[in-house]
Amino acid sequence: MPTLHVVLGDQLSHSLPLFDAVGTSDRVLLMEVAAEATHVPHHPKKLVLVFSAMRHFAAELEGRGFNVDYIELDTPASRGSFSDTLAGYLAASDADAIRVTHPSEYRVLTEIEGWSDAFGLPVDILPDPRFVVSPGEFATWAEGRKQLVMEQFYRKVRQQTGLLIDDGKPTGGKWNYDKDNRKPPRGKLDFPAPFHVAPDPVTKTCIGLVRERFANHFGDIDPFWFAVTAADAERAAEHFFEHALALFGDYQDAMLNDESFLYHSVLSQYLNLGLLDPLALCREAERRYRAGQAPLNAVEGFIRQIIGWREFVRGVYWLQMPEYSERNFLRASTPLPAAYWGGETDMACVAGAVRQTREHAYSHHIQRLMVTGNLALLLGVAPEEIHRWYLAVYADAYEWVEMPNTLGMATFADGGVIGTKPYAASGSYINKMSDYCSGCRYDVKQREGDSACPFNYLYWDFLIRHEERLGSNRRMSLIYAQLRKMDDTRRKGIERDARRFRRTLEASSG
Ligand code: FAD
Ligand code: DLZ
Ligand code: SF4
Repeated sequence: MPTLHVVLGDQLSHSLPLFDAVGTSDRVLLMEVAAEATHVPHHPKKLVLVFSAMRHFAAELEGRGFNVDYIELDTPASRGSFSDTLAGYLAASDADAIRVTHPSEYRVLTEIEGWSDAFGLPVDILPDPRFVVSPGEFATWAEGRKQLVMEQFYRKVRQQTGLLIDDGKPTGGKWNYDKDNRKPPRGKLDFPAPFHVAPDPVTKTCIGLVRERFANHFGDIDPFWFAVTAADAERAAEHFFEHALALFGDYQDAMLNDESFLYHSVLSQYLNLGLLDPLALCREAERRYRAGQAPLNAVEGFIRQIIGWREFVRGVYWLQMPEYSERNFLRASTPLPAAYWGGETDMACVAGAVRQTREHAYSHHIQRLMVTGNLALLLGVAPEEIHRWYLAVYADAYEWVEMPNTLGMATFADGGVIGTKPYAASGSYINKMSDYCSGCRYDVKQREGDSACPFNYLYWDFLIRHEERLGSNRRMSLIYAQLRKMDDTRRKGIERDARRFRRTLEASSG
């Protein structure tokens, strides 16, 4: 009774229970398929990362003695989608059952749920234990709560894991040291570049494949330096702990035009593929704190991103899908400006964040949230368009993590599931936390007119347009009180500037 064990491209973890259940006559199948590369136009670096990591993982499985079948993209056996490719494979297979680990995306779950009928075989979907909190546990935690507050969830996970807990209390007396993590990037700072791996022959083949097949996708393929095996991803993590963790906290929110990574870990693309274990990373960070190698604000901040935010957004995704993807609380409908795909813009911060994205398939959290996210929020970009952009351009992007960050945290399309108020900001936040404004044609200090920083009037225009929906939000009462005191001339000036700016965008998108 041979069973076919299907392994998806972000399930590259030897610890998955699926591998414990593989019998000697069973087969393990990995499939490269065009649909996964093109349902959004993924960044070429991401495509190389996924294909090369899948190929290396398959070789490791063979080395462990499994019977592995690997379907490469450029072969007739790869027929477009997972389902079509599987149909072709099964026609020449004696498998009488299929086993697969629960996929990370709702879209793929729906596809897999059709396999049993399509192929007339039982399909066993195993849970994915690579998270601290399962979707069921999250649903239990969420039940009956009026508002899902990440901080409350995070404290529960800290207690559950014992991470940074001393005698049942948070280490150092506080749960959260975020206030210490907002230093602007001033003075002489020495940034360690992330760990680089030279492409091996397998990766070079994948680079050639992606260059040939997906030349029209936004993003630079060279230089390619991502790790593509768990062993190298571990080295990248070690490099981060050794060279960046100590200052990770202080400069977590800082942005620089000529520096993409600062003290960030640049590990999310490995975590999300399954090459790194999130809990092991957190335990190593804690060990470094206890050994006196990194301060508490850095280590707590790093752990909170992983067992707090990362787990929280996954919980929200599985709790709220598929309805979540339809959310558009602010009725946003503006087309995505061409600047997001590298089109001309005079906004130095947007141009800088998009350039780094094109070069590295990476930008750090504050660029995603407070530059590209903030602009999309203030302009009212249609949620589907901005969601597809974030899913396409980052090496770490999978819908389960990208969508709640985009529709919840960045654009408030979910109406307050992830955060209690929109993260809207004027130019002064970006000016405080970055060096973008000094090289910008706009003046961040000016509020009105053609030379004023667009964020300054778009911010107020956003508040004016959404007064009905947001005016009663208690966390926005101070800012709305300020708006209500604003005289008519100033309001009209804001609306005029915002209209003019939108026309400029339309012209440049045209
Ligand atoms: P670090 O700053 O070093 O943080 C450490 C780790 O914490 C990250 O590797 C990541 O695993 C985790 N983390 C931090 N913040 C978050 C968060 N908000 N949600 C989930 N995990 C978090 N992250 C993704 O992994 N995939 C995405 O597709 C993605 N899309 C995003 C879209 C928007 C609009 C925003 C605002 C954020 C998004 N994030 C996403 C979260 C965050 O920006 C990235 O995890 C982070 O920038 C990855 O870089 P890093 O590994 O250097 O992270
Ligand atoms: C991201 C991605 C890409 C580009 N290609 C493949 C592929 O060819 N085969 C595969 O198994 N997985 C790929 N992936 C990752 C999948 O999109 C990911 O596993 C699903 O989104 C899980 O729901
Ligand atoms: Fe961005 Fe405004 Fe600063 Fe220009 S002035 S870089 S648009 S925040």
